Amino acid sequence: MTSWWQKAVVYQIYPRSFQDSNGDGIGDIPGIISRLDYLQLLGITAIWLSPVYKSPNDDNGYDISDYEDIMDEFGSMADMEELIQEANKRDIKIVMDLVVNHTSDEHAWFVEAKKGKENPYRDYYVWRDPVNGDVPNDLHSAFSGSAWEYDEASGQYYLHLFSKKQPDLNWENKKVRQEVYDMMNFWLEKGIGGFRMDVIDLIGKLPDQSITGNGPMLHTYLQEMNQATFGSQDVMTVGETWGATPEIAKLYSDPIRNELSMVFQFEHIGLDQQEGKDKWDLKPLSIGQLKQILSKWQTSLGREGWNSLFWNNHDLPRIVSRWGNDKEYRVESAKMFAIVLHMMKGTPYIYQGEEIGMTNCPISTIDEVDDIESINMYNERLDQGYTKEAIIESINAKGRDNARTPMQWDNSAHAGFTTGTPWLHVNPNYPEINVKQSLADEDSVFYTYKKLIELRKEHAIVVWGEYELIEETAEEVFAYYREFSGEKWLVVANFSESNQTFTLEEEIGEVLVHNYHTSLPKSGEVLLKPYEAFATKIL
Ligand code: TEU
Ligand code: CA
Repeated sequence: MTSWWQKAVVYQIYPRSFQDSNGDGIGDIPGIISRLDYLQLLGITAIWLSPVYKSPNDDNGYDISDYEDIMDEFGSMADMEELIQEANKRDIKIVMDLVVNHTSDEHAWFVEAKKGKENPYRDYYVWRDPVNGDVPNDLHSAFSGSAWEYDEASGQYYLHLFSKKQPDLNWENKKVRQEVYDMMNFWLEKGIGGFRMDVIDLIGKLPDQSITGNGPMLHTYLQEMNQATFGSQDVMTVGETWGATPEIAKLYSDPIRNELSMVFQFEHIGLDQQEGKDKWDLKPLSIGQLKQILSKWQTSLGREGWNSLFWNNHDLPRIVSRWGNDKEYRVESAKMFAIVLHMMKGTPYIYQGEEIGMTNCPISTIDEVDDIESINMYNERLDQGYTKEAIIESINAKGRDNARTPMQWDNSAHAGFTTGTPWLHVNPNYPEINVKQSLADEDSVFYTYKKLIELRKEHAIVVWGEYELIEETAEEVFAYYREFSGEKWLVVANFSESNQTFTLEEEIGEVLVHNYHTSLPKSGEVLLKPYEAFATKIL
């Protein structure tokens, strides 16, 4: 049984930074509606919309104060309903971001819960007494410091695995689960195409045992959620599961388990991070490890799960700057990443601006930074004795603002993102890197993405073909086969900025996509230029 989301290409929109329509410097839903024709031209078939619900924006919408109303800056519920309709008219589904591991501390439930231990909403959250006059245990927040915040009024601590303004919901409380399911059905009834589930691996946490991800009740809750909401509908669900291995991924996405469609796994994302340290502690990428990990995921799930494919999202630095070359080989390396990923098996995700080769946006002082994660880390590491230079270097490499600078539409002021003052600086390279320029240049990164999406729509081998890594290559060369009912394709990529060689063992046929204009030999040795990549049929 096949599903639409196995053939889909998903585009992630971070609404705050996509398109402002009313000049307040903040992206909004009418702005997104005005850009649907552009997305239809690209060929994507679903939009993952980062949160648009009411929020005080401590974590830019991932701290929700009302799940069934729209953030004032983004527009109205009528705007949201129009977006769903206008997208559906273009055969584009809207996949909402479901953030239910925690709420905002300004959510009505938490406002009630803070009123006292007897309040009926108290147990919607995780409260614990002090231990020896201090925090209950050494659980840490992802945004630095303890995961426990003291509440003077009641003399108890509440749990927050993210910011202090993001108290964790108590999923052991059946009332909490029912509230979440009711809210999900509210959105499903509006005709959305599914949910991306924020840190969904954390909802089974057992804080007293310091268990956060993959707790013992996690899959019980997900099967209960499936039954109570989307299970009977043809929608897509993708879980954000940072610690997933292929075996764990099967627990989420094996169709017979009636949980989710697929998960985001992050094993490849941690490859430039020092062992056992934080993402800020940098080390060079091993291309050999990258090839092995991506290939493991391509071959491990079989029929017991489904891959999501991504390099970028709103939490990650932009791949062309991170592992490519965003200076003299920006276009070639951006296309190389696209070809390697989009010719693989699974559902590809494109993060806004990735399709035009947008780059990281380096800063020099902390007051240029918006992201709470970076700011909290900066303060924590200053206290720990790190130099400002070292911390800024880490933020420039891995800070989340790199992905959140406004979408670059054209070379007018603020890249056409706003007629006002943008909430976050626009990347100064927008005059050269923008949608208008990309659409006018048939050799732009945009048209490579458009071509790859067309190939997926036109050739079953891209969606269903078996994957086989070619092992005997130079470390920097990533080459693999796809095979499907007698058809065989070859994908070759030079992941480096030096020349490499590759031997075509079999005669090649039609070249389907190539990031250089040189012709390829029919067989034998190929000299690969920096970041050269192609996909070709095998005769
Ligand atoms: O991210 C989960 C998460 O752990 C990330 O914050 C990640 O650890 C970090 O940013 C490293 O890149 C999800 C959302 O995607 C993120 O935007 C939210 O801040 C977070 O959950 C809390 O909702
Ligand atoms: Ca606006």
